[in-house]
Amino acid sequence: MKLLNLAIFQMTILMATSAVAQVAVVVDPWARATVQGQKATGAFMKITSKDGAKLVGASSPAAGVTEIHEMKMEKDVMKMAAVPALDIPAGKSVELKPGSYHVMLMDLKAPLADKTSVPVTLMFENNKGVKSQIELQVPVKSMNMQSQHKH
Ligand SMILES: [Cu+2]
Repeated sequence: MKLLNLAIFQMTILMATSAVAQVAVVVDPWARATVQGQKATGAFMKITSKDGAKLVGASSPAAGVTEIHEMKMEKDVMKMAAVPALDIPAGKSVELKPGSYHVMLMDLKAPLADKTSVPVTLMFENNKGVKSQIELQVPVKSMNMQSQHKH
């Protein structure tokens, strides 16, 4: 009887873990390296969700303020604004990339050096309104124009 209880207990843990893992999957995260005196930068990644979810917030111990931003052209001017939530449609991949959606790290406590990593926590809400978090160690990369134009 004791053994059976233990088996059920282990099964419950396993189910709880997989429920959290399913809210969304984050791949290829990276953050842009900063130079001395630069107070803000962006973090980018691809997010998928099997059942659909919303990215409702982000935080990082490296930044005073962390927001989800959208960048778009408005009368030939690139504008950036905070969005309250980013929809991750079921089965689709949403890409956070330069010039588009990004996680904005502001009021940086120290410069983000190339080849280090920065902890970022993403807050998600699933399609039933249940909140959960995904913790990431985001690799920091310096990306200049030259490396982007390499063929
Ligand atoms: Cu931004």
